Amino acid sequence: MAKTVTLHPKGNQMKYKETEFTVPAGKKVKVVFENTATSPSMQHNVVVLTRPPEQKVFRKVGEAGMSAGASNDYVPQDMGDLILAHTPMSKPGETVSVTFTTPGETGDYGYICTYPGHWATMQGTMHVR
Ligand SMILES: [Cu+2]
Repeated sequence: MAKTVTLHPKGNQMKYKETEFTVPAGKKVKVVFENTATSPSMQHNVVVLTRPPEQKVFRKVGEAGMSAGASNDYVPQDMGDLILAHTPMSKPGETVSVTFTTPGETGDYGYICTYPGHWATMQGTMHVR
């Protein structure tokens, strides 16, 4: 593993505490999400996208996540080209993670939480350097 990154929610807000992190290009990394929220409605995941952080892409994936429903962890099943990796959905108090290979191309890649209603504010940027 080239790097392990640990993310958290910002209290009980629909926001990440860490809105950016940096990883090396073309390496295996692990993203851990510790759901330290206490409000039962604050379920979260981390969905890393193959695109730069742009509102229109966040919206597309976020809305498709809502349509995908709870049985799919609110992760779109037909957007493989937009989704690089994602953690399972976490309830408050749970820790989830995902291991993946970072893009070979340096640049900025967006990530969001796809729990319904969260994508618009729960956003971040993965810097690949
Ligand atoms: Cu969330």
